[in-house]
Amino acid sequence: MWVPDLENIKQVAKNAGLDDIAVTGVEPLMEARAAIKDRKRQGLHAGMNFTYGNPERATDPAQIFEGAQSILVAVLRYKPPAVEEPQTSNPRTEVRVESPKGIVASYVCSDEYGMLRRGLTAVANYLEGFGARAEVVMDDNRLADRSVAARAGLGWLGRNTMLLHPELGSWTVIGSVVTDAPIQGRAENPHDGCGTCRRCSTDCPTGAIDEFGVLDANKCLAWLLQAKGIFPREYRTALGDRLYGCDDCQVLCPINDEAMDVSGTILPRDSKVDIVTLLDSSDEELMRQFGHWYIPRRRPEYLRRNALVVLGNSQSHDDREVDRVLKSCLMASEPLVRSHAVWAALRLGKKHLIGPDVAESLVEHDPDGIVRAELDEWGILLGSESQ
Ligand code: B12
Ligand code: SF4
Ligand code: SF4
Repeated sequence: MWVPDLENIKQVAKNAGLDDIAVTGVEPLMEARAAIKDRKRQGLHAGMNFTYGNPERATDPAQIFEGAQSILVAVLRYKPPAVEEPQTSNPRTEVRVESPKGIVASYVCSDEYGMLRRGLTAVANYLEGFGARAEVVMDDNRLADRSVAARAGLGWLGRNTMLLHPELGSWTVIGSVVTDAPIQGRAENPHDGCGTCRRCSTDCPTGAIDEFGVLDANKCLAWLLQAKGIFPREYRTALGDRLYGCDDCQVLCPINDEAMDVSGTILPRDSKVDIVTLLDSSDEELMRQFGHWYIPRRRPEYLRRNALVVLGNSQSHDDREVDRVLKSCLMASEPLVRSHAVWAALRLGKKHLIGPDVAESLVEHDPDGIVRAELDEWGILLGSESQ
């Protein structure tokens, strides 16, 4: 078989907009397998599937197709958030956010994964043009992306668990082309550049990253915004104004301060969502606008749940529009929305929105008792109880 030259592949990748590409073999990723199993055994995966669903498969790239020999791993850089904007409400400092806007993590502000897929497809087409088999695999349960990227020499795995590229930092998405072409040219693995730094571990708003760089997804805001059920009460204040994703452990990472816009092609980000508009939107409108996000069970009530926590953390005490949407959410058919509307209203000091009669109707059709539980937390009595 014709053996492609890595330098030519790098040129194809560059022309296709990818920021860096390197090659590794298809041997199992044994350290990653041990790490995934260990996190799962300790319950740190918080019930997630992804690579946790089948750790053996996710760490055995040879299973992607029979005859696979090499993996070309690529990174694409995206634009980080504007750091001058305060975007967190940290329970340790009790800073509250200013306006009812929700912040969206940078990696979803433009079509990063679409651009990555297009770049990887160009590389795959190039290989196929010479008779090789090539399959694009990105953000897929079949491959632990960060580990395979680290093995290819694209960076080291930081304490925040991100792939830290020595020049690009961690504001990257990762994807691969698995091929049966025996491509040579393995890179040196960059050394662990975290050194004595501990910032991501000490400054994560919920303490989700431990001393040794192990992430507890039960505490990670990025996961809690995507998880089913109620948003855990103990992390609602810490959520601040984050509506989707969390960028804190990258924003505060000093490696990213030094990272440069090597490509010069990064796109502007539009990261703020108006919370009142979101809560006013129909199911169809919400799915049209945000349907590309990971939304539990594809149910728009989860977008409203998250928006209501953001609203509760805002300083919109005197805003009539806020009262209007809160009243409407208190009457929503979904108990999930009603219970978070109770939290938001009471956190904003709007107890008048939940008189005894309203409280009585709130708990109608509350099969799991989540609205009742929320009212109990605030010591709100139902009409019949206050007689
Ligand atoms: C599940 C998942 C999540 C979960 C859990 C994240 C986590 N840290 O485990 C949640 C929802 C919380 C999440 C959040 C985010 N994610 Co995510 N996520 C994934 C997914 C689907 C699987 C990750 C995984 O396998 N986790 C399992 C644990 C055990 O892995 P780990 O902690 O990273 O540990 C690995 C290494 O440390 C290594 N390892 C562990 N111990 C040791 C020891 C040694 C010696 C060695 C060498 C290796 C090693 O093995 C482990 C397994 O790969 C990948 C896509 C994919 N298919 O890989 C994207 C992915 C990791 N996410 C990504 C992104 C962008 C994010 C967010 C930044 C999004 C956001 N802004 O909200 C945050 C970052 C939060 C954080 N600090 O991780 C990118 C990361 C890009 C990068 N440059 O690193 C990925 C790769 C998606 C992609 N294809 O681009 N994510
Ligand atoms: S994404 Fe946010 S909550 Fe999750 S570990 Fe990083 S800083 Fe902590
Ligand atoms: S904040 Fe510090 S410890 Fe955490 S990943 Fe960045 S350099 Fe490493």
